[in-house]
Amino acid sequence: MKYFTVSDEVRRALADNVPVVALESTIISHGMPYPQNVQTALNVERIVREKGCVPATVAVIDGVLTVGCGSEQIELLGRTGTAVVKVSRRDLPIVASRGLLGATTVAGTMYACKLAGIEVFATGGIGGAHRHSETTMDISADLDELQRTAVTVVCAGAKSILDIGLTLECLETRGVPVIGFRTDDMPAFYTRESGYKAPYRMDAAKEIANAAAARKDLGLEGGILVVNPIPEEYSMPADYISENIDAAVAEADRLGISGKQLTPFLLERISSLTGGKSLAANIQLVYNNVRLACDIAAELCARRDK
Ligand code: PSU
Ligand code: MN
Repeated sequence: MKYFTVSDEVRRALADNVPVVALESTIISHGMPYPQNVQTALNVERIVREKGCVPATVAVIDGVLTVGCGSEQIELLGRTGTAVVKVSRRDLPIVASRGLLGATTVAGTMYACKLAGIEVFATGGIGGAHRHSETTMDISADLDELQRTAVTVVCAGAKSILDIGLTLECLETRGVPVIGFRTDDMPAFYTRESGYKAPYRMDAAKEIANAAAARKDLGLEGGILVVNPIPEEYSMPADYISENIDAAVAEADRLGISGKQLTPFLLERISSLTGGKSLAANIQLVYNNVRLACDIAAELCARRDK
């Protein structure tokens, strides 16, 4: 394929049944400021290796959808920041044919996982149904990708920049199992609770791997969404974060921000309104998700060994 490549390390790991965990790059270019974005992305790769797995950071480099970016490429994605094209499914053919630098969203990264044969992917938060999406129809392509692409995605729930109730409804309609890890609640990224319940609860990575294997056995297309609450010690006071999120959403409304700009705008506003406190929480929850994704990937490999 002209527009797709997998690094030698990732290719070898997949061939040798070594667990691989995919990582997205919109979180690097659009989700965090430089240089914390690059430090976080490199720390994530180190955590994955310490767990005996192989990291596969995904991005579009000079038009090539690349699975397994190197540290120079991660540095470039972080330093270039929001000037990097944010690449969801619909953007892929454009950035490819134009030879551009692109940061893949959850949807874009899941599609790359499908091409490469990677089954597990860790991120911070997913896109979802925005507030008032019942009229704006701003529902992230991440949800449709979860409907059609067989990847287990580990996240810390959805930020309340979204309407979490509507997001859960959309996931149900699309046939996506949502599994709370060691929780009965649907986490809301910075907080362990959202006021909504998680549809299912599992307490071990092995149980999640079993569900992923059963999904495959039944020929069900689509992925599984694992929602992993932020560790208690890093979670933020619910009132404080929700005031700041409400202020950011009101500002976006006033400025008429919409489309693919909306999520990055809100992420940046929340980070600056909280004076970077939200960034520290964001980084920790990503590490926490990566560790769980490694455990799930290892369980899936162990099943194949038998
Ligand atoms: N939510 C976050 N952090 C992020 C994103 C969402 O808390 O970095 C990024 C992810 O890459 C996600 C994308 O896939 O934003 C969703 O964008 P949109 O809402 O435009 O689909
Ligand atoms: Mn959108």
